[in-house]
Amino acid sequence: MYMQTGRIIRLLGGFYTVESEGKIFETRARGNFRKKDVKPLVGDFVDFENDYILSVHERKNSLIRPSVANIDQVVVVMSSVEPDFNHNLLDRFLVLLEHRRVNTKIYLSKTDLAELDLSTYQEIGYEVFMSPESLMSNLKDKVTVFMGQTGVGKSTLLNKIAPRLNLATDEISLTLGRGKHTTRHVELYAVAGGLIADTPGFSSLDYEVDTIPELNRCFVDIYEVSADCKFRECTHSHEPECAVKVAVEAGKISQTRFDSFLQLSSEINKTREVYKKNAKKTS
Ligand SMILES: Nc1nc2c(ncn2[C@@H]2O[C@H](COP(=O)(O)OP(=O)(O)O)[C@@H](O)[C@H]2O)c(=O)[nH]1
Ligand SMILES: [Mg+2]
Ligand SMILES: [Zn+2]
Repeated sequence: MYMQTGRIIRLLGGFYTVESEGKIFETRARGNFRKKDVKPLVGDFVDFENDYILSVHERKNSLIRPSVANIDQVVVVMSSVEPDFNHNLLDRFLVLLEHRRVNTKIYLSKTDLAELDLSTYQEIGYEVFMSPESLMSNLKDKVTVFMGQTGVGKSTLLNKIAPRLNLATDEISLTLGRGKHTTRHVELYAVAGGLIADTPGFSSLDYEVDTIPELNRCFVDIYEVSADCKFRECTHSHEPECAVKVAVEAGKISQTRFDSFLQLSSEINKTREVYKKNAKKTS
């Protein structure tokens, strides 16, 4: 056999399914991958030979939950009700995805039950979709990952886009048995001319950012204005001549976005305090 190049589209039970020129290969990663800490991920382009992966091509980005590389976009699914729309949760998703440098779109579900105005997010550059049809035409030739809280209607949406997926809906009552079936199964499904991945439910969302300057960068609307703050590393809290605070007062930056920023700032500061204290104890 000669060496081939392809894309990993599934990881299940230690086997990587690789697609290469329309053909499917069941491959394994060699042991030395684990030692070198470059575990191949679904979405990776790889060189393989005799059903063994030899090397992983450089990634443009990756996520941990789900473990997928080379993502073109993430669609964050938020419901207008049941569960109630939560600005702070949406901002946490956006921070994580800006941090990981992934293009992000928002899908608002359950608009038949309640309408909601998300123009704030559109104005700062996030496309907002409210129907399966409009979203569908944006999936072609792209790797799209769907994320969202349990119960927002992700499976329902994906079934509308691709009925053959036939995903179970209303899975909340099944969470106890979840570990058995979804552990380590990550898959990219061919849908609407692109590839999509679903994300299993989560108990809490880790937005991964641990410094205020990086948090500042991940709030795209705040970041844009912060260039005009007097201090280069302004935290937009106590500093004089803060352009962000002026913009919030003038209604140019939304108050809920600024509230999210301040809340995440204080979480990051608390974590750093604890870290410092522990470092002192052990030194
Ligand atoms: N009224 C209404 N209910 C929906 C909609 N989308 C999903 N649901 C309901 O919300 C519940 C959770 O949906 P599901 O797709 O399992 O959410 P998931 O946990 O995000 O996959 C189910 O009872 C669905 O029937 C919608 O657009 N409108
Ligand atoms: Mg689901
Ligand atoms: Zn400032």
